Amino acid sequence: MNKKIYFAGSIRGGRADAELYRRLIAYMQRTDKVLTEHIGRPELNLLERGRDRDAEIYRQDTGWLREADIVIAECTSPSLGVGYELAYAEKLGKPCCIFYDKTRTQLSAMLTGDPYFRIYPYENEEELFARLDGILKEE
Ligand code: 6IA
Repeated sequence: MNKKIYFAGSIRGGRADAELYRRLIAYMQRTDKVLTEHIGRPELNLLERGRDRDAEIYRQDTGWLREADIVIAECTSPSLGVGYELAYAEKLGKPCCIFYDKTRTQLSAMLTGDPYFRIYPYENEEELFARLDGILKEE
């Protein structure tokens, strides 16, 4: 209860699953604190650019990763940023749970091949939310 969760999902990698991220975040917020709630915002401005802005995002996100109790990543839409965050979180020793829809994607061997990660392929949202529920209760 009341864990700090770093939720990771694709942004520049593609926003096809943004609505799913929004629902996952709302679900986790019933019991816990999600540090990265902007990931689910449909209006996130993808055109916003600039090195200074990106440096600020990097500083903020790596700070939140250090602060987090657990990282939950939805990896169906592949994202370089999410892959980077997972490697960064592993170095920090944070528990990392990775979800992906196995009917829609094949996860990178760099994730499935790393025994550190807890990987949860799912076939439908019912399965996804039930598994997430179990993780939130046990952590
Ligand atoms: O490579 P991607 O953009 O798909 O990487 C997504 C991941 O990087 C997410 O899990 C975020 O934690 C992080 N990330 C990427 N962009 C942002 C962002 N604004 N704000 C916060 N975290 C981010 C991007 C808006 C915009 C300037 C495109």
